[in-house]
Amino acid sequence: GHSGARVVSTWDFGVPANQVAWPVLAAGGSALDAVEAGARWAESDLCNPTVGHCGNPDREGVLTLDASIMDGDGRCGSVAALEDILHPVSVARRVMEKTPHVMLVGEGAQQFAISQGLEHRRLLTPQAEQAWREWLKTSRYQPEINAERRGMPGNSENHDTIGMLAIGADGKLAGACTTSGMAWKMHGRVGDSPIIGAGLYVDNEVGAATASGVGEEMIRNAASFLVVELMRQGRSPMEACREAIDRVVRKRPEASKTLQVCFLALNKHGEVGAYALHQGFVYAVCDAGKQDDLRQSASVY
Ligand code: SD4
Repeated sequence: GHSGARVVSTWDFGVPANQVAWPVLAAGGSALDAVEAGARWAESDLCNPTVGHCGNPDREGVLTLDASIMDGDGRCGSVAALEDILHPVSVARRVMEKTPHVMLVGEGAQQFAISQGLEHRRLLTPQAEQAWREWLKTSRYQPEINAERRGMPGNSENHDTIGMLAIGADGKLAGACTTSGMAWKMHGRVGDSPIIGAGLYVDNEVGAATASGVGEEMIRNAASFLVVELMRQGRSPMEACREAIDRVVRKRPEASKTLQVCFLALNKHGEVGAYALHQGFVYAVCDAGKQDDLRQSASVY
């Protein structure tokens, strides 16, 4: 049976993403297959199934994608600054399974994806290109907290990052994280999402964590690794996420007033916790009992 299996994801689009991942778990599939399936849904259908990927580009007008995948045995793979490949999370999985490496970037990552037969096409949408042209008029890089949720879709803090964590019926964990990063970032900028330990970390002995928000803060604090290590020391998922937020704030108290940082954690018992620096972070939980549970995280300020 699938009792004990559960999948959790960041933001409100975590609900439909979980619904793609859940049947994999319910059929007794692995947490790894489940998170890859859910993340792939987010990569292709996030805004509009007929438009394809709709992430905003960097300040040069180039859409670059970051993704990672990890299982609880420490196997992991990631890609960064990848262009025009529809499913970065699947490239990350191939890096994990088919290469001696953990991370591929840029052109090399794209060449590898193509050699693996993964879908290669121009991804930048006319809408995203238009938003970029609008942005060029001011050219200000100033991420606003939860911009999308406050009706500021052209802003830098675009929430197209999905972090997804799952535990299978066998008690094994996996996670995936995929994003186009911060809109209007510098060309070549890499966020936390493809950095193992920053945007994602998984350990079967303890649990799993993922992050969303301004990735520089996650990298600075090795934040997803920190959340998992805090759970290892006995914190609940929520306590661990809260303490990681504290760490971010203590390191940069001024900057923390204006940037959003969000953590989501799942321990090996299937307990879920989340915490955000500012209001507005929501996450989705799906298991045999509840297929579409959207929850609001507590916040520090
Ligand atoms: C990044 N953490 O590239 C990502 C952005 C994000 O919701 O989470 N947006 O820094």
